[in-house]
This record gives sequence, structure tokens and C-alpha cells, in this order.
Amino acid sequence: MAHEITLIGAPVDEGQSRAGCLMGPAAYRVAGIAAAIRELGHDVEDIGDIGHGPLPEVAAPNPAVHHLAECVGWTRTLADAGRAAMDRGRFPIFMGGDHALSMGSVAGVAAYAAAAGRPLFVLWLDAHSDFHTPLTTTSGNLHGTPVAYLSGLPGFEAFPDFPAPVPPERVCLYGIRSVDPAEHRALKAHGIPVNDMRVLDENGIVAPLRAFLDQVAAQNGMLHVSLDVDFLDPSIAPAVGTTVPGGTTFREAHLVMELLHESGLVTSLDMVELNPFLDERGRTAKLMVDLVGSLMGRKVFDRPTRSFG
Ligand code: 6HN
Ligand code: MN
Ligand code: MN
Ligand code: MN
Repeated sequence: MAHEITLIGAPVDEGQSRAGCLMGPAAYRVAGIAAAIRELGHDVEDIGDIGHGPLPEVAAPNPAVHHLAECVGWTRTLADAGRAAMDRGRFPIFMGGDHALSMGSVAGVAAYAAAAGRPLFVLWLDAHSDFHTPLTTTSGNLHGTPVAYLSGLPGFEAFPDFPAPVPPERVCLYGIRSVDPAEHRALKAHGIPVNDMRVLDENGIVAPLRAFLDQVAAQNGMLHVSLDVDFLDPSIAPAVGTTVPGGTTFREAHLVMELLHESGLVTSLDMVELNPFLDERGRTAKLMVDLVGSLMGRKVFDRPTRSFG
């Protein structure tokens, strides 16, 4: 199925403390993202980079939190941009930018899904669970909070109310290998299933994902995928500020993307946490673009595929 893709540049750098993610959208463009997707038969438009807009007056609920106003601004402008793209029947790809951008991207997609009367599912491909709130974070880096925001947890009073919070059984955390103590307690209390690397080592990279995709298909859901560079092993993807050893391999990551393509269920995508300042001759940016190619249907050999649902 051909998609109508809208690239949205989201140079968010304020959700963490290591400058450089703001160069992410430029690096993806240099790596040829638009041509790579177009080559697969899809329509592609690039609306350029957006900004965080006017800064609201907000008070941080915890002194560690930094750049709260900027992150609230980004959440508003990205939610609006994502919703507007989807209202035009397009498939938004949010080119980050750090993971704080997903507060906005998922809010926009959730608003669209609620209006369309369809359940939204979220696949979080990440080393981290990103389940802090502005109350529990100790680093103060708001890129560690979007999953709690989209789950409707308290502590996000400075942010727009999340439209239709996503229930725990519709969230799939995948590739996880770093969870802080407060996140661990909150994940257990809230009941979000955690597919950590232990689960994927034991069951393989395909089976738990297929089970989740079957749920999405059975409920005619929309599926937002949030791809954090640190989902990948640092040996193949060095350009990220929060590397954690033991990540997915080149083939595992492509297999996930190929399966997602086959499912036909994905309706929006984030590419987050690329820090081009830390890259080696663009290899991480190129790998991320290649993975998007697999998600958009690039394959070595065409063969009949299994159905979902
Ligand atoms: N990410 N849990 C750590 C923190 O600072 O809260 C790391 C967060 C990483 C964020 O993966 O986008
Ligand atoms: Mn700043
Ligand atoms: Mn993340
Ligand atoms: Mn991460």
C-alpha cells in the first residue's frame, strides 16, 4: 500500500542535556530520507522544521526539571502539526530531535485517533522505558517522560491535557534495558507490559511483537511507532547521548521494521535521539534512514506474508 508521507522536522534539544539532537532533522535529510521513501513508491512531502512557538509561563514541579517551558511549547506545536498532517490523510514522520518530542507527536496522533473513533496503540522501541514524570525524574531530562504523559499519569499539569490517554494494554515497550527505580515502581503499579531484552532473548525478536500486532489488527487500531536510536546496539548506532550496551542487532532491527511493514498497521512514526555531533561519518543517520526504508517496504525478495489479527 502506498502511503502519503509528511516529514516533520522537530529539532528538539531541550529534553536532555547533551546538545546536538537539534541537528537530527538535517542529518536525516543529508542521509537522503525523502528519496529513500519515494523510491519505494510513496508520496513524500517535507514541511521543513517547526519551532516550539511562544514560551508559556510555567513552574517546574521539581527543581531538577529544566527547559519545561520549551518542552510544553514543543508539545503544543508538534501536536498541532501531527494532527494537521493526519487530518489531510497523511502519514507523519517526526524527525527528531530528542524523545521529548513524542509528548507532542503522540498527543497529535491521539487527538486524531479519538476524532476518528479508533483505538491508538503505541510501540516504544527504546533501551529506556521513558516512564518518569516531571515529579519523579532525577536527571530533570524530560525526554525520559513521554510514556507517562501518554498514559495520563499525574505530574504533567504544565502540559496540555493528553487527549484520550492510552491504556496500558495498548502500549508495548520493546528492547528495554534501562529502567530507573521510580519508573520500575510506576510501571508495575500502572501495569504496562515491559518487553525487556531478557524477554526478547528468550522468545526471539518476532513473537512478542507479532502478539502485539495481532491485538492492533483485531481492534482495527492505529499504531504509532516511536523509534529511539538507543533501541539499537551502540556498536552499530553510536550517535546517541544515552547508549546502553546489549541492544538490538542490525538484522533484529530490520526484522522488526519488515514485520511492521508487513502488518500494514503503522500510521505514524517518530525517529528520535539521533545526535549527529556524536556520529561516525553519518553511519547512525544512514542506519536510521535504512530502517525507515524497511518499514516502508524495502525487501530483498518478494514472498507471500502471514496475515495479522
Ligand atoms: N530516552 N531514565 C533516564 C532519565 O534520565 O530519566 C534516561 C532517559 C532516557 C530517555 O530514552 O529518550
Ligand atoms: Mn535551550
Ligand atoms: Mn527514549
Ligand atoms: Mn532511550
